[in-house]
This record gives sequence, C-alpha cells and structure tokens, in this order.
Amino acid sequence: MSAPGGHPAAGADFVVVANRLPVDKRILPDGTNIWKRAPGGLVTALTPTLATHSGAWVGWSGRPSTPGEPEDAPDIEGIDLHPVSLSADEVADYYEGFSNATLWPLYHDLLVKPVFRHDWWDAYVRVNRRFAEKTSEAAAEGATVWVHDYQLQLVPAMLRELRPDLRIGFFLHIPFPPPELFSQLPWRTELAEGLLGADLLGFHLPGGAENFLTLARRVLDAETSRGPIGARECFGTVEYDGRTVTVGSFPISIDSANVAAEAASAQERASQIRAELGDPEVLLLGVDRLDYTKGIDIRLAGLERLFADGRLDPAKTVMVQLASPSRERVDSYIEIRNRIEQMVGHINGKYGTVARPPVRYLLQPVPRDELLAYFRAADVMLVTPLRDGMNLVAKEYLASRDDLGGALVLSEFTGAAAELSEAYLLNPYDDSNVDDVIEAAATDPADDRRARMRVLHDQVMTNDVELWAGSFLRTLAGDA
Ligand code: GDG
Repeated sequence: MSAPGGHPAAGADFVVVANRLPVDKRILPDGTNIWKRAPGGLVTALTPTLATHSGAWVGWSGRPSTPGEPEDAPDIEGIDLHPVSLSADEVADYYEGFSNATLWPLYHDLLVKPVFRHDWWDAYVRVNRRFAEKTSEAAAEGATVWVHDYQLQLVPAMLRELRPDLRIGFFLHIPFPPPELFSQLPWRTELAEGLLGADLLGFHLPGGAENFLTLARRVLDAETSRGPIGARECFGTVEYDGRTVTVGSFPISIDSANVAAEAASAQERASQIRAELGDPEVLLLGVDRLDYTKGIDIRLAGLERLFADGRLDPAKTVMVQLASPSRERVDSYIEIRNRIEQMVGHINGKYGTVARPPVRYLLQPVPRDELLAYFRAADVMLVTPLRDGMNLVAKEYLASRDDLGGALVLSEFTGAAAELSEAYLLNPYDDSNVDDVIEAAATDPADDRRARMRVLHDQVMTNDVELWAGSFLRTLAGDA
C-alpha cells in the first residue's frame, strides 16, 4: 500500500543504513541459512541505540549472493533487517576495490597507494544506488535515516532524490582527509555532492569537519560558515543547491556500562589467562582487525628494540596480539599479514625459548567475553595506529578497568587521543618515542599508572555511545 506521493504507507521511522547488517549469513551443508550476530566497530556502537528505537537496518549480509538466491532475513531484537544483495563481482569491485583499495588508503594518509579504477567506481555508484532504493522502500513518510561510512557516500544525494520527505544524516567512521589528498580522487566532485544530500554530516573530530568545509568551498565553490551551533563546538554549514547542510564533530564511544559489567565478571578468566601465560611480570596486549593502519608492526618493532636494548626482559614479558582477519583478498592486507607473521617469528626465534615464546599471536576472531578477560588481564594495552578515525578498542580497554589496573599506550594519530590525554601517548613514526612510552607504561610506579587510569576510566564511563548517538540525532532533528 502506498501513501500519497508513492511512499510506503508502512515502514520504519528510524532507518540505519550501513555496508554490513549487524548479522552474518552462513549456509549450512544441508542448505539451511543461519544468521549470527557480527562483530565490528559500527555494530558494537549502534546496537544499544537501535534497541531503544523501533527501527530498520539496511545492509549487506557479508557474503556474495548467487543469481536468483532468495533474500531472507530475520528480525533481531526488534530490528527489521533489509538485506542488500551483492554479486561476487560487486564484492570485488565495490567492497574490496573502491571501498578498501581506493577510499580506505586515501582517507588514511595514503599509508598505501590508492588504486583508481573506473570499473570500481562504476560498481560503487551502482551499489550505492541499490542501497538508496532499498532504504527508500524501508522508510516511512518523514522518517529519519542515518547513513554510515565511506562505502556509502553517494547514498545521501541518491536517497534525497528518491525521497525528499526524509531527514537524512550521514556519519563517517574513518578520518576525512585534507582537501589536498581528497582531490587526488578522479570522482571528487561526485563524492562531495553525494555527501551533501544529507541534512547533517558528522565526523569524529573537528579536524574532519574542517577538512570537509574547506573541500566544499574549494571543489564545489559552495558558501560555508563556521562557528558553534547549539551547545557544540566546531560546527559549520554548507549552502549548496538551495539547501543548508550542517557539518559537525561527534566522537563515537562504546556501551561503557555494559563493557564494564561484563569485564568485571570475567576477572576469574583473566587470572587464568595470566597463569596460562606463565604469570609474566608484564603482559602487553594488542587487539585489532588485521589492518596496515593499526600499527601492529610498529609495536612489534618497539618490543624487539626494547628486548635488544635490555630495557624489557623477554623472560618476564609476554605480548599477546589478537588479530581478527579482515579484507583478506586485498593485496595490501596480504602484505601486512606476511610482514607481521615474519616479525612475530623473528622475535620468538631470537628472544624466546621453546617453552616460552614472548609473543603469542592469534589470527582469528575471539569471543567477546574472552576479549574482555584479556583486557582485564593486561598490564599494558598497546593501541599504536598510524591513523585511525577513533579506535574503540582503546575505549573498551578503559571501560574494562574499573579495578583501575593496567595502562593504555595510545597513538596520537587516533581520534581517541583527542579525548584521552591521560593515556601514554606516543608518535608511532618516532621509534625512540615508541620505545620510551611503552617502557614507561610497563614500568612506571603503580600509583602513577592508577592515577592516570582513574581519569581515563571515568572519561569513558561518562562519554558513552548513547551520548554520541543522542547528540547526533538531536542535531539531525534540529533540537541541539
Ligand atoms: C572503524 C574505524 C572507529 C576486534 N577484534 C575482535 C573484536 N573486535 C572489535 C573490538 C571493537 C571493534 O571490533 C573494532 O573497532 P575499532 O574502532 O577499534 O576499529 P575499526 O574496525 O577499524 O572501526 C575506527 C570505528 O569504525 C567506529 O567508528 O573507531 O576508527 O576504523 O569493538 O572490540 N571483537 C570480538 N572478537 C575479536 O577478535 N568479539
């Protein structure tokens, strides 16, 4: 049934649009489908918000569809799921190609060279249109739609064209680069115009919002203004195509109270983990998607230098690196994986014994309760990205430590560093700084470490994901 204007009479009042559904589809050997909740930054961040709204989620199931395959999806926890199908070629061109071999490196300081291919761009346009059409079918008249992340930057304008009645917000989970870098993109005008279909564009940091405002002026010749709007700093507006688009910064966070409670109940497992590792004097921990932006190689190189210089004792130190496999068919991910595995082998070969290798490395996702037990067990959490939009792992670690134990080593090049100034901050590009900061976090007096952790734990407990989502949605509704 359609309402006047051809819009669906029924439909959700609040629709989240993201590359991935918050579930993974698996096909069992007997042909039946099962759906499992998927891990990941965005899912972790939005589940609590959606649970308190009645809403829909438009996204991809995480596996390629075969021609003619029926689209099915369950409702989970009251969220109506709308799967978008991608063929194997579209996964290669839109997801692995344009999203992860073009945009991802372009938006992360060109840590690897972005690949610019017209056939990938064409697939990106086609898939973005499919997301926009699916969203248009799912949204009720006048609904609020929240589009997420770099894979879907054309959706706001495409959706506005289909459904001018909707209130459209867009949030970018990764850094927005300076215009000098963004302008390398052959499709820079189309992408900027795609984003400007939104009513509100959100970035983690003021710097990302500033970069976008400068870009809109330079590339689209749009009129922009800067200055606080409502209670928040670093907001601006872009006048474009007869509309006003608000631009602002909204640092994402985590479901802090839940993480803290779950971590506290993992204390027994945490003690067991330390015992299994031979009760080291210092337990260092890294938890990341295996990605070249995360600086896993930086911390391994630092550890090796600290062993070589006798500043940490390999017989009394263990580093656990939990890496979840990611984008495994993209060349630069194959390269960083090989590099990390070679470094782990080298450190263990040189500084370990058969019974006691100093680095324990897993390339597999770890269940959430086990992850929280590791957080609770670790003396030093190593978060050393070369560039990262925010980094939720750092915040999860801090929320886990209501015992005020542990220490956080945090790269200045993460969004999280802007809020977490009491962390052991380091510059991952400066080897001697990396070594000094890791050593300090491992060896500073317990009272100093505790004092820092008290401030950091409170910071994360106060600024949680509900605050983030609430502030974005209030601004989108015009009530900020
Ligand atoms: C993007 C931006 C931004 C990781 N391994 C396992 C596991 N995880 C969970 C972590 C955390 C999430 O995945 C990773 O989030 P991050 O924020 O650290 O990183 P990205 O995936 O790169 O996320 C980032 C984020 O979006 C949100 O805006 O902060 O800057 O790049 O929640 O705990 N979870 C489980 N097992 C694992 O092995 N269960």
